[in-house]
Amino acid sequence: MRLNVGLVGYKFMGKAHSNAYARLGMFFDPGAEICQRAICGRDEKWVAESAKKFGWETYETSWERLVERDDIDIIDITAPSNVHKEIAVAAAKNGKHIFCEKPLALTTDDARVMLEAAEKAGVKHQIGFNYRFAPAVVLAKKLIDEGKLGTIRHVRASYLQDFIIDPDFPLVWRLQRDICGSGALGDLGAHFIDLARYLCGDFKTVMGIQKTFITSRPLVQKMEGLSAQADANAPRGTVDVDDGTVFIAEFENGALGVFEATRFAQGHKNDLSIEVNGDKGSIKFVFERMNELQYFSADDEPGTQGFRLIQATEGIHPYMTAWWPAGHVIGYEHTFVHEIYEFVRAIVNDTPTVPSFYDGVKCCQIIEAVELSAQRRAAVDVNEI
Ligand code: SOE
Repeated sequence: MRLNVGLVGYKFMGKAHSNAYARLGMFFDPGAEICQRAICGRDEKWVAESAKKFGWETYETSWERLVERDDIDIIDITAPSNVHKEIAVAAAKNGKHIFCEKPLALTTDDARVMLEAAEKAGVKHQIGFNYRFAPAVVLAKKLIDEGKLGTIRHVRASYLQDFIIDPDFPLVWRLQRDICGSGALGDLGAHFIDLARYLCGDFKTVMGIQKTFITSRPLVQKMEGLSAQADANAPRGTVDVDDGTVFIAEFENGALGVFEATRFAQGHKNDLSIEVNGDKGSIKFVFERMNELQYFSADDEPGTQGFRLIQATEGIHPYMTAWWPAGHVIGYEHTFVHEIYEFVRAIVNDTPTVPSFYDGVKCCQIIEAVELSAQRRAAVDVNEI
């Protein structure tokens, strides 16, 4: 079987996904030959250059043309959230399988439209919650599913970055609500909300506080990855998303959660961490040390109990037979290879995709509930959204 991919977007995520498609067949056997058929972006010079550099056979400057091409089986969307819905719905109508970056859409309603369109068309759909695919996180999930943590009581997670602390850092699209939907909460919090759902189940109620520390910023001149430049005298525009969000939550299973997302934590570059405490044990994962999982078992012998540090790099751990010998650590980009591997396998074997657009909808629902609770200054039931 051969699957032809059409990728929308050639920036940060576009590069991460291109790398994943390029590496997939070299390290894994997903049961299909993957062809990087076309990459799409508005700027012809950039998209042509990216096609050459990232290994795509052809390019398009219009996603409308891309989704109609007969030689494309998969549409992968890495453009900002404001265009996800339109592209995904059109892709579904054209019978393409869809992979889409997070957060799924600007609103939960839009995310639901995307889910419905994909289900109606009978195509596979997956969302890019890549941190689920760190081997140490899959191991944490396995330990929890096996009951090693017992009854889950607490979840605490944070995602801390520092790249917009300078008040003159430009007004990039990640700070404009009509393009990104939500700030630190949607961009960073989306990841730990998904990890918490993956590890501990559904959220019941949430209560949050949100803050925009810098309310106006110079208009952007140039942007590359997460860095951007602005002219010192450039006109300023309004920041209409949260710079930081904190919230507490109760899960359907009765566990309690504490969460924090910010881009104002000096010194923290990509500091995602999650800890789960049960009555029989605990796990702790810190992304910047992504090959390790900390695990405490109350079943260990008294006297030598303590958090053990598991190196999740041996072949016994998920995905690791495909890479290198034990101790030869893997990194950020590998999580994308793993998620694309699972997506392709689901297409080949006609099995459900995980995480799907359904998980994308659930995440949007929690984001919106936190925002509503911050406005109301009261707890909100997630099912109200
Ligand atoms: C920027 O904050 C960003 O690139 C997010 O958009 C990604 O989802 C996250 O994984 C890393 O940080």
